[in-house]
Amino acid sequence: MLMAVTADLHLTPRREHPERFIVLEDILSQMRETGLSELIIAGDIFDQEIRNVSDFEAVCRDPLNRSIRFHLLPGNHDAGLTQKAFAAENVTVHSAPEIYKPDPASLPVCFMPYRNDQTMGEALSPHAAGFVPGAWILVGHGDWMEGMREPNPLEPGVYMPFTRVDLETLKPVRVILGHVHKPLDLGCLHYPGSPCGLDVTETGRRRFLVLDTESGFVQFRPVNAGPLFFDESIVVLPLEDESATLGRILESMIRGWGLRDSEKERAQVRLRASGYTTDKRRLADSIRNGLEGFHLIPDGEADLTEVSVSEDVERAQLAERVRRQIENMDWPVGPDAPGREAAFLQAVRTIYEP
Ligand SMILES: [Mn+2]
Repeated sequence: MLMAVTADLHLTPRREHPERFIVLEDILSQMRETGLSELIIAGDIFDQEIRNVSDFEAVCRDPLNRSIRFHLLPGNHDAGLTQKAFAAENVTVHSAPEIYKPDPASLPVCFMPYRNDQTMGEALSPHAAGFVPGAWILVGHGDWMEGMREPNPLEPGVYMPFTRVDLETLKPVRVILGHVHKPLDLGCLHYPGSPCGLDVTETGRRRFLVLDTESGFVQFRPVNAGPLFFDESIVVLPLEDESATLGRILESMIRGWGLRDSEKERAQVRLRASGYTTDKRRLADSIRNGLEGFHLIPDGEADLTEVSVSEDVERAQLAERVRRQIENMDWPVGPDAPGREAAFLQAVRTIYEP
């Protein structure tokens, strides 16, 4: 059986965030096109505990989606979610741990709802004897506790952690977790990520997963609707060929996004410039030209508050030499090491200080 998996939709009333519903409907439409009939939402279906889920339920009851079964797991944002909130017959809320076998050939899938008073290991231990190593699948909502110093910057603290020890003791063949909104794949563990970026910090292309419950394999499918956020900063310098240099920087930035033509109109770009320019008006125009066809947020313009005016070409040339040098250096990597951009910006400040 192939099951679609997503998480962290953070639905609100539809009028507040229609794009999140449009993304859900895109996933459902892709499911119908490819003959998938079960959707798991691994927590944070709703942005907060709500008593009225009718906008979501309307999607489930849509005649188009009647043949799709929705499996909802509570997450930390909707931990109180229960079956009682839903009249629709194709919605199942897994508010207690449950082993699900969609068909006889399938591996057991353990649905583990979020609890704020337990680690994933504690919640799994009563069921551990029933798990055959390498032959069961875990779906839950929480933090993976290895290799991530700060699992979710928007929500400091630790949420129902699943650890390396849990993984090595219980040996699920596949783990799919909600909670972290950035799509992540770490060996057999996957965060599908939020299918609709909630704000500009949730950047890039979004996706959902398709889980083969017989083998535990997963495929990734792109979400084809909703905003694609990009959060960029650039350093500008008052070089003689300022506009041309800026044009090249913007071009390579756009290339880095790897967007198909059809995705371009979904892009929402926040661009913050810092540094020095000879003419701020011209800089704003050059940015608009370089990003033609893209929607700049928040106000249709780049943020130029960190740009000062200077016509000092000598300093600009010096800064340009430093930029090239930094680009060619072996750069230390590590969580605390500043990036090349940050180092360059610091150098620019030093060069331009009166
Ligand atoms: Mn979430």
